[in-house]
Amino acid sequence: MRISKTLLALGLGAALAATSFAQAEDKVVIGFSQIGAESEWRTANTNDVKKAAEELGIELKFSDAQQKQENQIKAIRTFIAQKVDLIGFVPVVETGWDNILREAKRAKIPVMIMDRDLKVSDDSLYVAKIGTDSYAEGRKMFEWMDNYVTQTDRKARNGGDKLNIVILEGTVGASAAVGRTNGFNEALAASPNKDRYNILAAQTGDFTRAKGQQVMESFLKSYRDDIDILISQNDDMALGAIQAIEAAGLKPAQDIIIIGADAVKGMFQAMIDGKANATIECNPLQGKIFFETALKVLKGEPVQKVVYVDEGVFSADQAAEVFPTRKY
Ligand code: GZL
Repeated sequence: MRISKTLLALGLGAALAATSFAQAEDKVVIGFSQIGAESEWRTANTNDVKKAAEELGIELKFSDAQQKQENQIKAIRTFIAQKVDLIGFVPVVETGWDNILREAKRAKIPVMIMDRDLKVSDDSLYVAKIGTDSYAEGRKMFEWMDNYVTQTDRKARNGGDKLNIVILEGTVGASAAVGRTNGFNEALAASPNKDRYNILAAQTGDFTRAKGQQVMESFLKSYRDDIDILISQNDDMALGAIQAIEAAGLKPAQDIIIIGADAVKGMFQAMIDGKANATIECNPLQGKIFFETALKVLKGEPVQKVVYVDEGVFSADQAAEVFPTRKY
């Protein structure tokens, strides 16, 4: 039977389209909205997300929100319009997500959360969260500090009966900051040693090195020889604060105890250099478990609603030995 050239062309066209559709069909497409690039930790998190997606053969549409929630909302709306298979994002702040997540739900696109936490009126607006337990990290910051003060029989530099603490907080409204603040404060309030301490000042350094240095400079201007301990809610702000402490003629980790969070390489180096005392790990390497969970979601397999990645605590006396094993 003779097939007309037109029919043949149509048939080939359809076959090609089907093939390309089939290829597209094979590749899972995930839209991912990342907060930005505010810290060493975030950069490690982004690199891990991209590496894991590539290793799992996922087509990743990646968006950097430059710390702005409105940019994340715009990116999620774009992913919906592009009809991606799944949407993932790190919520820069805890609240303000209900509407956009309802739009995703109406479009029947599952949403997963990475790293930070969010507050929504209906937990069915996201299918799973892979993250870090900021509240536990805050408690560990207090516990390490209190143990160290006990072991070294630390006295207030100004001769007073309380050790004065200043706190560099993370981004206002971010679950990582809220969790670490609540964890630290609740551990302090419940401690039999609570009367040893006084929180002299707490201010956001927005998780950045530059802001951490700037806020520490202002703390030193106001309280120089009254400050005994710096609690920094991430290592980047602690590294900035160390510069401010040295510029003020004080010895970081000696005159002022310095405890950070994240356990990034820069903080290990500071501990090796004798300029920081400890850091509470917050593991950014969440990509593999995140995308493996996403693939299960897309296959309709059951997944855990919340999974926390493993996190440790590192002090200066083990920094040199551990440093070579650090991946970020
Ligand atoms: C914590 C993460 C925080 C890090 C900061 O889970 O969201 O954001 O502690 C980063 O370094 O900026």
